[in-house]
Amino acid sequence: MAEENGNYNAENIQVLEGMEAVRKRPAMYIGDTGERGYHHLVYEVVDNSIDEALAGFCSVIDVVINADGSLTVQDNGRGIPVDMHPTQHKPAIEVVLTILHAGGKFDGSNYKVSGGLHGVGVSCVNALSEWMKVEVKRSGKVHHIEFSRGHVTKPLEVVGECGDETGTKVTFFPDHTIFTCHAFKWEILCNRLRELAFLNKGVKIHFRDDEGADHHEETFHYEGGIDAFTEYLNANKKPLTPVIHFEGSAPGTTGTVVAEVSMQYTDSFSTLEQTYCNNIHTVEGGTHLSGFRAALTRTVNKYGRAMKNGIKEKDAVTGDDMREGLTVIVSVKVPQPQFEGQTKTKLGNGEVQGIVDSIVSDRLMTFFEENPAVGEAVVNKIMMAFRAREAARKARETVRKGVMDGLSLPGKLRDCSERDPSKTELFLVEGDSAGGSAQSGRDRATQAILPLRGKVLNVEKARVDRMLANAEIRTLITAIGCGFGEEWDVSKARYHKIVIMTDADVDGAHIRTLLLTFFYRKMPELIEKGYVYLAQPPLYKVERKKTSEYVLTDGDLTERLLTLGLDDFEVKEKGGAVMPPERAKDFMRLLAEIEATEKMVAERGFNAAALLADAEAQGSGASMLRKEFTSLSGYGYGPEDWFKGELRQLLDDVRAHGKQGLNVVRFKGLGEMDADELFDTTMNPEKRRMLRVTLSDAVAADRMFTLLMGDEVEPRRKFIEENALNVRNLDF
Ligand code: 28G
Repeated sequence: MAEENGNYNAENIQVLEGMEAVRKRPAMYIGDTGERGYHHLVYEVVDNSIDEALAGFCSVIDVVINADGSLTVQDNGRGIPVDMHPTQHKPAIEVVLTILHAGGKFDGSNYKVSGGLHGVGVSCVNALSEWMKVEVKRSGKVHHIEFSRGHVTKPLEVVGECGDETGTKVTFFPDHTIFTCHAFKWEILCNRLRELAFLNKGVKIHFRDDEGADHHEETFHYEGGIDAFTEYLNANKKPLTPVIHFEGSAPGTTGTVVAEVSMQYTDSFSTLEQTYCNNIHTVEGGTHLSGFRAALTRTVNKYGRAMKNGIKEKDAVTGDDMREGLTVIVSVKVPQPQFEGQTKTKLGNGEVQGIVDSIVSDRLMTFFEENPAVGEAVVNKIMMAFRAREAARKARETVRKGVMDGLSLPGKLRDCSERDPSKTELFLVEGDSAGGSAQSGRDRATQAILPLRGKVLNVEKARVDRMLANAEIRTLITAIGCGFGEEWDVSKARYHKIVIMTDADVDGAHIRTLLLTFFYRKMPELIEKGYVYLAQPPLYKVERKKTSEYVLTDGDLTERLLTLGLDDFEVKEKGGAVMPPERAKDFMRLLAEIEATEKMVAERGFNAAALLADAEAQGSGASMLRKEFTSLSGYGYGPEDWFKGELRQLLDDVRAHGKQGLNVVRFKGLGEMDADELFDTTMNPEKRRMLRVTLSDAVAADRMFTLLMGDEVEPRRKFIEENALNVRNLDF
């Protein structure tokens, strides 16, 4: 008895200390306590379900953001065991949820393949949750247990029967005294859950948001696995080959290593390599990536050199040439992964390189031999890349000479006097007249101006050599000072703020997108470092009697005019009753949103009424467009009232009423502002508002650029229809 008590205390102390350790240094366990860490909690829980799926016992995972901000994950696996743990003197489920690293390290044979970046297990999530409730269906009974900040608050009990159903359901509410982020974001979770569904083929992940107003809902389920992932990434690119798939396994030093590769060439000029180890995105690459690259280079070289009219003896084709236009997913499962690198996302296990290399090289060669037409298409693409690179090298010489002698900074650049790049800013200004205003208004010490004339080249569609032949692009490269391509060196940046300042019209938006695409594709490090910004010039000046004010966006102006306009103005429901003021304002806001969406859609060459009809026919509930129009019914109106003009007229009337006594001046372009105005509103570091461009999700951004810039009309139309609101806000 005494000994049992002693053990019991020792075990309790183990729990106590473990949970306290996590709460004291949460960042050590989950990376950080911001947005990443907050979402990481979800990944840890979902990973348990994924493990259960990989073990062959779970096929469906449900994830719900609940109305109260908590989150539920439910799976149809075997259910966490609830019987007494042989040594811990408490139910196994309690052990799993309160003892650190109890996630799956019970026996060596069943290693945990899945696991978040930190692989810390669900007990950490428990420790960092204000509360956690777990329900297990197992052996015909529903079991329930509750915790608060890692400690049991309601011991395990049977709460019902469940026949032969089995599974685990975990609901938790993160401890808001620990996290600085306080809400789950649909987009972030969506991206990760989609990725998990691609990486674990056949698993059905259902995701719903009951918290936000939009009530999104999506199911991710891909029988094609990573091949479906490749197709997803290449949507809207023109494929040059089918999706090619390899998989195999081999013994490694710590157990069996399983590798899967999916690849496809497209006519794009960029490369997309996404690698994973145990479902973790290895952003920094590692041995699986080097194994793949080595195999590709060797095999394509061998095949291309043997081919008639293929790679010539003197051609120094590089690995980069071989990867132009390639999209590849490499996914490996390694028993004891070693993660290295700055962000611990680089796979270090040495033996993985050889394993991936041999799986790819054998089968890729066989594939080319069995599909010579595909082999030829690949070699042709590679030779085009090679020739373009040679041409680009020559073109670059000229550019580099310009950078080297320092004196030949582009003539159009109005440089600043300060030489410390952390203090300087480069404004890329559309058009000469705006350039003139910017030049005379600027702070000469720290602000440089580069006026850009005409359209910047669309780098999505142009080869490197053509790009470098373009005067605007060359000027840009020289002014920024980091060089280009192989000579790129971000530490040579001459400014740490590069500000895109374009007109607030369609042309301006186009130039901005082209510049962003250029930076994103060709100088991504500038964006990673946070050097790229978008200026936010005002759209309007509102004058009233003797005062004047700048207004930044259409939305801001509408809001202002509606407030003024609804003062002594009656808006009626469709039935005729007068709306109370707050309701009238909400209604007007909705109409203004519909107007903005319609305009955005039209600017991209589509018709809102037609898109809406399509969305209704397909029943696509996620459509923004559809949602906005459906909301009209809350006021007794329908889409036809908008399209026939009645509601549009109403909106115009209210705005016109609001405009009485005001003088609203719209700045059609930056050039319409004088130097002082431009400086005051847009350039003055004390007063201006600027948006920093981030790479919050490189995959999403890449897809977005391809979609919006690509040639394929149908996917673009679908994307715009589905993402009307996002696109409108992003203003691409
Ligand atoms: C819904 C949210 C997260 C889980 C299971 C299933 C088992 C399990 C989980 O075992 C470790 C291994 C065997 C005792 C395993 C059930 C074997 C037999 C499981 C989850 C300790 C824990 N029956 N499903 N853990 N066992 N789902 N989803 O957490 O020896 S965790």
